[in-house]
Amino acid sequence: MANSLQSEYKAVRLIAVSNRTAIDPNARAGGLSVALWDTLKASNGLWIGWSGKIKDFSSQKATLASDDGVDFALCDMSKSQYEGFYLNYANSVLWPLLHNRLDLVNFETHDIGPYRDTNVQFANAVAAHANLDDFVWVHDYHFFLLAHELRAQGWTGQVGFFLHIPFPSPDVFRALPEASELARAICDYDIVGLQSTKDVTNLKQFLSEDCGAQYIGEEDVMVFGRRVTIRHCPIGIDTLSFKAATKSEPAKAASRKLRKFSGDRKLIIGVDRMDYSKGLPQRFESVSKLFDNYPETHGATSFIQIAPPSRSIVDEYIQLREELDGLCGRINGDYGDLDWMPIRYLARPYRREEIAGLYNLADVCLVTPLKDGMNLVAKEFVAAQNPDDPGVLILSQFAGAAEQMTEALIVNPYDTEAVAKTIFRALHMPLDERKFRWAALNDGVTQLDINWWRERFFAPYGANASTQSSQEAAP
Ligand code: ADQ
Repeated sequence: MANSLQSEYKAVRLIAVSNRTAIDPNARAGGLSVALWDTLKASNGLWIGWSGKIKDFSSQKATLASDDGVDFALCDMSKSQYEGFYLNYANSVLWPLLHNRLDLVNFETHDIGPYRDTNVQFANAVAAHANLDDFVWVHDYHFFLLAHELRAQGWTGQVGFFLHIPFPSPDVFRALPEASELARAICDYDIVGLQSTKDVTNLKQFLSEDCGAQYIGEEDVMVFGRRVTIRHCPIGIDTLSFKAATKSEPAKAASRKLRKFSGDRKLIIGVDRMDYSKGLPQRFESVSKLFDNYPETHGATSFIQIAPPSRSIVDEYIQLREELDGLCGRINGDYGDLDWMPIRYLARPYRREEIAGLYNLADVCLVTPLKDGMNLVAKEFVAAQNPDDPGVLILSQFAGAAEQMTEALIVNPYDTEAVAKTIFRALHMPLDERKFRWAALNDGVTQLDINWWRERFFAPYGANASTQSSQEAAP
């Protein structure tokens, strides 16, 4: 039985669930917030998430609010819940594990208890505010268990899940003591969207090897007696509005300010949340090697890195901040001159329009994560370019975006010598080649935008699990 949601989803109310919502200005730098705001606004949706408040004890009752056409139901957390769910299990266990960083997983002190409890709390908020004919759309690794908890309460409505970060190979996922519990819970969603074909392959492989899933057609699996659609849904940006942002007053003002600093020098830009998955120390080393290996860049090229701190009380993030401070100081000390600062590093957020203006001015953009679900910066940079004189995108082979953006200069971010060489090549790329590469990238970013992503997630999928008979069960 085909699901009818795809033809009606604009008429169906969407209930989004994510840890942070964009009602909190501090959460607006995240790609998830940027992507969801427009989607919800278009469908008169309700956004359920954490209020950002830490209380003495967590109340089960969500607070209602509304902002710019979007309604919110916001849950508070207790201090122990914030530590156990957010800092520990979500960000010190799942985040590194799913980014292939087993060396950073907090195995010793890990405890899934607060994660389970928080998934129950958010499932209760969904049950309190959603109707069975709404579509509940759960986002990201904080809520693998949410559909399972809803089903446990007898919820028969449709629940979808989109994972914004990578799903690792089965070997890596199995390293998590609760891998089976999480995988079982994932199967209580009706549809699971993933960023890259590699993520899809990894999840399907895990479900077939460890959960006995059987495949029906290209996207659907029968597992634990349910039919689940596992779909490749690479996220896009709101390309038209981003292009418009490039022409806004704040964009022009930001770009004028930066031009004052850079003069007529070539400009390389990086824009990232300060996170170890983004490969920032390796990127700084690559820029250092650029100055080391190509003395003609001295005084002629500057690198600006914008990196607002995130999760700044987790140890790995404190160390990263210190490492970047040190690297930046060293490079400026080694190569800088009275009238030239090789690296400008700004650890603070900027408005979306300002970022658009900075991309527009830059000649080269460095997007070099060690692992990334997608990476929206790569797409924003392309959208912000001037067609007559476009800049060059350098993109890590480990970003989900590399599967789509093959006309970028693709690099291995660990190979800092090769990245330095690629930056030099990008700085000297002839206009014809720049235009050719950019036109192809721009086509992709324009066609496969945020609306395309949403349509793709909601395109027809397998039978509504809640109406299935148990005879369809897989072994
Ligand atoms: P992130 O890793 O947070 O999210 P990413 O794709 O890198 O997201 O995008 C970051 C967003 O924040 C961009 O829109 C960028 O413009 C904005 N931003 C970054 N620095 C900023 C600053 N200083 N000031 C203002 N804005 C800033 C996760 C996954 C990604 C995935 C997204 C979306 O980790 O792989 O692409 O979700 O699915």
